[in-house]
Formats: sequence, structure tokens, C-alpha cells
Amino acid sequence: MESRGSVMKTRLDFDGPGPVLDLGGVMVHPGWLDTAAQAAMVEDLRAVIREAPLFQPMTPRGQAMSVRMTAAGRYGWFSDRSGYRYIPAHPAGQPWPPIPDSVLAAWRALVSQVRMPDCCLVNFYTGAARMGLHQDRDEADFGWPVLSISLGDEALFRVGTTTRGGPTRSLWLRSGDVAILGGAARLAFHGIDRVRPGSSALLPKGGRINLTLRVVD
Ligand code: MD3
Ligand code: FE
Repeated sequence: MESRGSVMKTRLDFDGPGPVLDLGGVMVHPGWLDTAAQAAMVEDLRAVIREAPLFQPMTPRGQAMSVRMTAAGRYGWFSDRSGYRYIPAHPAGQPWPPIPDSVLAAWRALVSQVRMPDCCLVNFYTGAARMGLHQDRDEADFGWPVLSISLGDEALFRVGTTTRGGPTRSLWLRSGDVAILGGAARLAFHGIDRVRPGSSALLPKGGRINLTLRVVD
């Protein structure tokens, strides 16, 4: 477990325009996607969800998660009584659809033009859906950052340190914001406390989509 716990320098092919906000390795680019780009991405995601319908993962303790999920790419993240893991096909059996080019473009611009992500996890929040504080540690190489894209209603994001129970900071993530989670933040505890209903007109029925792009193996 030694290497899983160590944080390597985040790999970036080049330095893009500076982020407006840097919370110790959480680099937020507010409004990186304009409204037209957000709407185009939502259309691409509708096609993903038609091929790979949203499902509600069960935690290893047998509780249904309040966030619904699906994925695109070589792997999707999954959880059930057997634990958390990446799987190469949707739970219904079909392969995950490819990651849309509109989504890959953000990765190419902000992370790498050489190594593409293996997984685009799609999280869909409605109503009181939330995500408790957790670490993302199911990936093989924490040297790669996670790229997050927020679409739709605003969400109160909380990020702490690499120790559970350490101090946390909160910020609202808004539609079009792109965040890069790398460096020391790669293994920070983080979660979504709540979503603000009616705060965005992007999705006609409301709710929030979060995409996370990850290198898995
Ligand atoms: C900080 N998703 O899917 S994205 C997740 O908004 C997840 O749906 C949240 O946490 C969401 O695992 C937060 C921002 C994010 C993603 C990965 C991180 C923050 C992170 C990894 C390390 C530290
Ligand atoms: Fe996470």
C-alpha cells in the first residue's frame, strides 16, 4: 500500500492560462465553458445516457447512493455489496460508450494532449442528492489529476485534507466551471453537501451533472 498512499507530482503537458482560484491543488476555472459549449455538452451526454442508462449504485454497506451515475470510456466506476471498482461494461452488459469529443477537448486543453482519460464518470444530482466526504483512490496512478466539469444547478463542494476529520473549505461550483484536482489535492477528502435547486436554466427539469475525467490504469 506504500505507493498508493504517496502523492506524485501532477503531470501536465503544459501550463495553460492560470486558474482564477487555487485552493492548494484544487484549481477551479470558473466559467471555463460558455453557455453554448455547456448546451452542446449536455446534448452529447443525452446520447451517452441513452446508450448507458443512469443507475443508482449501492454502497458496500448496502445503502443506495443518492447520486445516479453512468460513464463513458474504457471504464466506468461501479459500487455494490462487493465494493468499489472500475468495470469495463455497463452493469446491463453493453460496453460504455466513447467519451464525447466535446468532453475530451477540456482534458486536451487543461491536462494532456498525449494521454487521454480512461473514464468519464457522469454523476447526476436531483433533489436532495449529495455525496459524502470521500477520497478517490481506485485509480492506479495518483500522478494524474482528475478533471471535473459542472453543468446545471450550483453545488456546494467541500474539500479537506488527506486525513479524514481534518479542516475543510467549501465553495460553490457553478455550471461551466472546470476544476482540476491534482498534486496534494488528488487524495484530499471531498464531497458535495447540497445542490441549489433552480440556480441554472441549463437543464429544463433542473438538477446537476458532474463529469469527472480520470486515468484509471
Ligand atoms: C478532489 N464528484 O465523482 S467533483 C466523484 O461534484 C466526486 O460529483 C463530485 O467526488 C461531484 O468522485 C466532486 C470534484 C472532484 C473530483 C475528484 C476529486 C474533487 C476532487 C479528487 C480528489 C480531490
Ligand atoms: Fe470524488
